[in-house]
Parts: sequence; structure tokens; C-alpha cells
Amino acid sequence: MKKMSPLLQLLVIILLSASCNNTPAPAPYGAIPTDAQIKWQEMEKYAFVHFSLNTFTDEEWGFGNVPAEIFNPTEVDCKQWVKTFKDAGLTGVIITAKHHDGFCLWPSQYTEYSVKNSAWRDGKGDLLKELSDACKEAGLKFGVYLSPWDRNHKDYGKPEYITYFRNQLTELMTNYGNIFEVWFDGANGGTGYYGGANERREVDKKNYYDWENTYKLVYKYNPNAIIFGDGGPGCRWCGTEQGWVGETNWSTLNSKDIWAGTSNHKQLLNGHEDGTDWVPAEVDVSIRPGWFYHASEDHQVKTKPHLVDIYYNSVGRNGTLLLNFPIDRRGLIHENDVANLQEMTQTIKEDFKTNLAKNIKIEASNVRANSSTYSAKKLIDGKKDTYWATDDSVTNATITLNFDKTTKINRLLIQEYIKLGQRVQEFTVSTMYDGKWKKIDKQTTIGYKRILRFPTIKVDAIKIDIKSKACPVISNIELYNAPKLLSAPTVRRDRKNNVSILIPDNEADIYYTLDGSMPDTNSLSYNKSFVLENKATVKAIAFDPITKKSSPVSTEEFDISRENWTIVNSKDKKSDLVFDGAPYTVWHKQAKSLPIDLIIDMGASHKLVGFKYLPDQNRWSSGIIDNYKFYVSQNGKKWNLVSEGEFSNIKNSPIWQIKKFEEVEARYMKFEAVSNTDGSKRAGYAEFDVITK
Ligand code: FUL
Repeated sequence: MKKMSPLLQLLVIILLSASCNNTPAPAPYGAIPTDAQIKWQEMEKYAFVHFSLNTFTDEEWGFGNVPAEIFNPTEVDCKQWVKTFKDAGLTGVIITAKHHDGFCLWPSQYTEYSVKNSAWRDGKGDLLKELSDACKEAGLKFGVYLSPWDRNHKDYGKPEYITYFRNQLTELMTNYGNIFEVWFDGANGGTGYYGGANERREVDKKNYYDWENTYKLVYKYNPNAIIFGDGGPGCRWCGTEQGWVGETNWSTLNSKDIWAGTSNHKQLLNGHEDGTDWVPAEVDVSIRPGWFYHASEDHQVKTKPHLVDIYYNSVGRNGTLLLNFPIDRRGLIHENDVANLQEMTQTIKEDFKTNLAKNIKIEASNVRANSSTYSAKKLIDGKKDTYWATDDSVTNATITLNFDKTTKINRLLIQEYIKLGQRVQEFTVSTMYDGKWKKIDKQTTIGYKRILRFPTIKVDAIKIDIKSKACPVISNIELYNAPKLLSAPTVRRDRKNNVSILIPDNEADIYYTLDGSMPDTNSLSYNKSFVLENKATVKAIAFDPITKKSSPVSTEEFDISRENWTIVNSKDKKSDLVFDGAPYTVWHKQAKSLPIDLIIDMGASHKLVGFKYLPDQNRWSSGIIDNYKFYVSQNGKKWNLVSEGEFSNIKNSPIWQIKKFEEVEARYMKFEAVSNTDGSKRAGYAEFDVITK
């Protein structure tokens, strides 16, 4: 064949690519997002802030009756909040401008129940102004939570309240610059103060707020605001407050079937395939057990592994993450929350450090009109507005990625081009090593972003079989080999003296010592639980053999075995929970009045020098003993008082309480609950233990 001249070749290429570029893009399928919804989805993770009178009353839901005066944070610093968020890559913040108790963090002209009647800044402060200014300065988006339910307002439940509610909404929409999201909580109606009426008021949850016209007010001033509601319209609740949404997660929803207060949790987890509206899921979760600050939860801030899981189970499942930070009584984000957030951020950064699919050889079983515009290369070009697509008639297709050399991977990130709707119903991931293909995962939806985590695997190639409702339109694929998730192991010893050492990433190694020395790779290697009957100190680390990094050390001091201990003055089988080594299980002993005794027979006599008490660790705990007497006996009849006093600050800090005393020989112990923190007629014990000589 005669060779074409270079000029002719160039002409042919230009003509060819021009014709390819003329191939029409796939038509949108089903409900599609607005531009504002796409921009919002791309924010991925942002902060929630709960701050109100509840912060000062130690409550989660205020009744609406405590004086505004008590709102008095001493060191409010919105710049500290915003810096914390920005450093963590959070892109915006939504604040509880008004929670259910009706108290307003801004000086609303429509109520006296606000910061203007508080002690804070002599009533001249405006928290929304301070926060929105800090956000503007740092380049973070600003949003507001305005509770539809108002337990303070005298007119709640009447038509007049709707006027009040909208007046407040107008203040929020007009005085604080651009609002990216408006949060209308699903909880509404019930008991309340209601201007002194002190009664229960139920509302017709579907119609009372005349939502259509309320939304219009938002859009009038902030046309691009995303409105959160159980069923939308801008984004929907994900159905949980634990930090996860369904693996199958359609951004489409039949939103007319869902309004605030309909209990459709299950449907909200998954959305509705072929739903008539685009209403993507937002995953709201608090970094602590509560939404508001309680000093008693300072030791219960979600840990790095937990927060990392939340990221994968929200952003990694086609949701956005709305991570809540309770502001403390100083007006700051507590140090423990900041520290754990930083650890989470660092881990996520490391997990997605090196994209192994960047320059990979990639091909697809079908390319739309064989056009370069829609070729498989678009999946790895790093551009969010280009995509691979098939011919309209092709809804099942395969993408194959071939590595130059064997590579280890454990994460796959994949994104649909959602401007054209959510299309993929199912996808299967297979990997090839040594000439053999192996299916490693099969999942349903993709949506804006889906991230799969799987055990580290050696691969020469990887293929993704896609089944879609209309021709697939995928914009991005990334592959990673995330390092092991290293965090200090949890060491537990159960009633039968079995010691288990637990870590979140079972691909990491565990090393431990029993003699108090620091563990390293020469120490004992942990593979399965072992029996430890005697007193010992277990120190353990998790270790990544590839990066050679170790976790912080965890130290657990176990005293004598509790295997043969019995509680003498109760026949309740559940009382075993007091010695089971699991801090989150609890046994309560009830009585007509306090004091309440816990009498323990250790089965043999021991030389005691102290005891340890862990109170109920649950969110709605009770029977936390704050004043005690501790007696010992050799025969269970004649008692000797060896320690008494208070567990200082136990309400705010319900951690292990340790009391030491002069050495004493005893077989029986009587732990007397003289009083507790909640005035109930019970004493709760998560764990009880002794310290022997
Ligand atoms: C819930 C509320 O009742 C909680 O107090 C909190 O504000 C959470 C974000 O939403 O429905």
C-alpha cells in the first residue's frame, strides 16, 4: 500500500477526530442532579456544629424552658473551629442556629429567646456572624440548621408559628452571606414549654409547615442552597445517625412519598432505584456519642479506625459526610476531638496517596461509536468532565486495566458521570495474577463515588464488569495500595482469663510483652487469644511489615483472675457482666433506697491494696456511684472499712476509678454505693476489679 504523505495523514486524523467529536453524548437517564447538587456532592465531607443551651444544661433535647441567660461560653473562637475543619479537608460547616429548644444563636428580632438575652458578650454577640465571617476568611462554605420544632415558642402548632418560622428563616437567608445548605430536622412535635403551656403539641407533619412555600423562601435568597430534609428536596437523610448509608445507594428517590417524620429509615438507606427525583444521601454522625457537648463523653470521642470506617461508609458509598463536632462550654472544639479528627485525616490522605491506575493500560469491551471522546482512557485522565461511555444499545460492558508489572492493591475508587444520571445497577471486580482470573467483589450501585476496600492482593490485571440500566457513563477509576491501619490494640481478658488483642486491620501484625517491657518485632507474636491466669501487664503494638511502622503501645494491667468470683448478694445471672472484661456491658443492682451493696466472694483470700470501679459507659447511663464505702472481710460476716470517699468528677468523666489503701488480707469485699449521680435507686457496674500486692 502506498504511504500517505504526512500532510494527508494529519488531515485524516483531524477529520476523523472531528467526526468522532460529533458523536452525540448519551442522553440523560432518569432523574438528574442540578448543577448546585453536583457542586454540593463534590464537597464530599463537611462539618456539623451543635451548640446551644443544651451545652450548658448537659442535655440533648432542651425543653425550651431554661433561661437564655445561662448561655455563657467563656472563650468562643470560631476561627479555632474553622481552622480545625480546614486542616481536615472539610469543605463547609452547618451550625444549629436554632435547635428544638428554640434558643437562637443569633439576635433574632422575632424572639427574646436568643443570645441577646444571654450572658455571652453581654448580650451583644451574634454567633452566626462570627462563624460565617470566619468561614468567609478561610474559604469554607456556611450553612444553617433551623429546627422546625420549637419547644419554647408559645405559638408552636398554630398557624402563627409558621409566620414566625419564616421570619427567622428570612433573617438567616439574608444576613450571613451565601448559604450552601439549610437543614430542616425530621424531629418535630411533642412535649414542650410552649411559652409556659407545658403540654404536648402534635402537628400534621406533612402539611403544617407548608414546605413548598417555605422552600421558596430559601431559594428566593439562596437559589443554589441545598435543602436537607428526611426526603429532600436537595439532599436526604441517610436513615442512620451512626455514620453509614446502604451499600446500595441510589441518589434517586420518590420524594413525594417521604416527608419529615415518616419512618422510612430502610428506604432512606438505599434510595429508590428509578425514583422520580434526584435526592442524594447525606450521612450525619457525631464524633462523640452525643450531638451536644457533655464532659462525660470526653473519653468516648470516636477513634481513628471508627472515623476512617465512617468515611468509607459514607463518601465511599455515594453519600456526603456531615461530621458533627459538639462545641464545649468554653466555646471551642475539644482537644480530644481535634486530635482524633487529625488522625482520621492523616489516614485518609495516606490511603489515597498514590494512584496506581494513573498510567495504566486500559481498554473497554465497547466504546461509544469507537470515538476517542468516550474512550476508556477518559477513565484515568484525572478530569472530572470527561468520561467513558458505550453505545446506547450496550448496557453490559467490561473495563480491563493491565499493569506493566505485578502490583499490590487493596482499594478501588470508581465514579459515574452523574450529570447524566445514576445508571449502574451492578458491578463485579476480578483480578488476574499468574494467568488466573479471580472474582474479588460484586457490588450494586456506584453513583458519584464508590470506594471498595478489600484484602491486599497481587495483580497483573483487573477487570470491572458493569451492568447498567442505560449505557454506562463512568468518569473515573483509581486504584490504591493503602497502608495498614495502625492504632493501639484493644486488649481484653474475659472471665475465663482468655486474653484477646484486637486491631482494626487484620493484615497488620501484633506483638506483645507480658513483663512490662516495650514490645517490638522480637517480642511475642499474637495470632490467637491465650490464657493468662495470673497478674500481668500486657503491652501490645500493631505493626505494618511493609512500612515498618508501629501503632502507639497499649498497656493493660490485669490483676488476679476473677474466674471464681461470685456476687454473694444477688442471684441475677447478668451480674456476671461485672467481671466479663468488656467495658460496654453493664449490670445494675436496684433497691428501694441507697446505699446499695455489692458483696463479692473471691473464693480465696488475697492481699489487697486497692480496688477499681468502672461505671456504666452507655450514653443514657444511670447508677453512677459518686460516694462509696469499701469494706473487706475474711469470713463475710465481720466487716472492716478500709476506704471511703468520693469519685471526684465521675459524672463528667466516667472512666476507671482507682482507690488505694493500706495492705489488707481478705476473701470478701463489700462495695457500698452511698450515693449516685442521677438520684436513681440503682448502682451500675460496668466492671469491678482489685489491686493486689
Ligand atoms: C436529630 C435531632 O433530634 C438531634 O438532636 C440532632 O440535632 C440530629 C442532627 O438530628 O434528629
